[in-house]
Amino acid sequence: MPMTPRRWAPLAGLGLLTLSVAAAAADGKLRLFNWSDYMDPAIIEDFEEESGLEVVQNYYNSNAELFSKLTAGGDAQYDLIVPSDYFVPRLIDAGLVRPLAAEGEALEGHDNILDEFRAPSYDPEGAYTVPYLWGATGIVYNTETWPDPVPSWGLLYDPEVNGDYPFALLKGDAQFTFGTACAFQGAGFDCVGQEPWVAAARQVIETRGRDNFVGFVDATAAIEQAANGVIHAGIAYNGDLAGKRAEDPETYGKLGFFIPEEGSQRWVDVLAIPARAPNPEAAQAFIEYLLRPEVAARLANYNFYTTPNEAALSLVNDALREPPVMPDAAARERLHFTPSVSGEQLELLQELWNEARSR
Ligand code: N2P
Repeated sequence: MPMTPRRWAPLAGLGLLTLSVAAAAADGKLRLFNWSDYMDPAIIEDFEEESGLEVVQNYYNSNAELFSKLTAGGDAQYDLIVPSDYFVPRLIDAGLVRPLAAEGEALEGHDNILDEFRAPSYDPEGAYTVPYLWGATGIVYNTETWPDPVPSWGLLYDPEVNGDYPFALLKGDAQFTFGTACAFQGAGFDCVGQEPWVAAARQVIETRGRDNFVGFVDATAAIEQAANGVIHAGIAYNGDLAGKRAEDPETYGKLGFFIPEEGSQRWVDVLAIPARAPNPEAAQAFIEYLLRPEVAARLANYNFYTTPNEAALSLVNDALREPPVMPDAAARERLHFTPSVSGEQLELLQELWNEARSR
């Protein structure tokens, strides 16, 4: 049934709908707050037509940006957000997200999700999130500068490997960046705790002091900067680069990507509903729409990321079955989910990060 205001308004007048549904019906909007370049416009158009809702989109480029917008009142402005796995416990602890469905009710299509994504450690009951797409973070580099680089974090952290060419680190993600420094130092990407993080912060401070360090740059911007020569190496997400290459091989074809041999990040981005979302029913309807196998496949194909939707796997393009989108078995072994940290550990992480960024 299309959720048009016209259809619902008389019911609301009779007091047959709860206030929130009536308000949603009166407004007819779904406010989606998503990473930039992460949604197929054709999916939005088809959903709008089918549901009668209007989708309004706003964008962010890091989990930190999403988190700070939500704490500044955004949890009452947006209906649907797309955080990464390791930010989910932080959002739950801060009271910034709400359960997806009423207790005891399941979302239609949830059965399509692969088993390995059903009871994840970041949301053990699966009450707050549904997985959207998954991918990996690695190094984007200029293949003219380095035709055959050793696939190591040394391309960024070791001045003997790269003493001259401009490079960037990732903006706005303390734990990821410390993880990369830990991996480089032999402590593993999934390091947690005072000792490895202090060493990682030192590594970042030392790196910032080098003449060819350009700055902290968002992953999407890093690909552009690598393409136009501002940097020769930086941090990027695998599917972003695959998508750019497919769209414009001339501009992006000279860029390479690897998952460093010391280990890196695997992530799964998820759909979640902010605590005071104006139209949670609309968010739920869109989540169920995205869970349909053909829609999930379309989303994955458009974005060049792998889908957690088992029923969609037979419908995805070949490019999604090979590197860089689907890392090979050896690279998959080196990928780790980012451990969830909270409380004092999270505070320590933030303090060390502020220190590392500003010293
Ligand atoms: C959007 C890709 C974002 C993925 N272009 C980051 N988890």
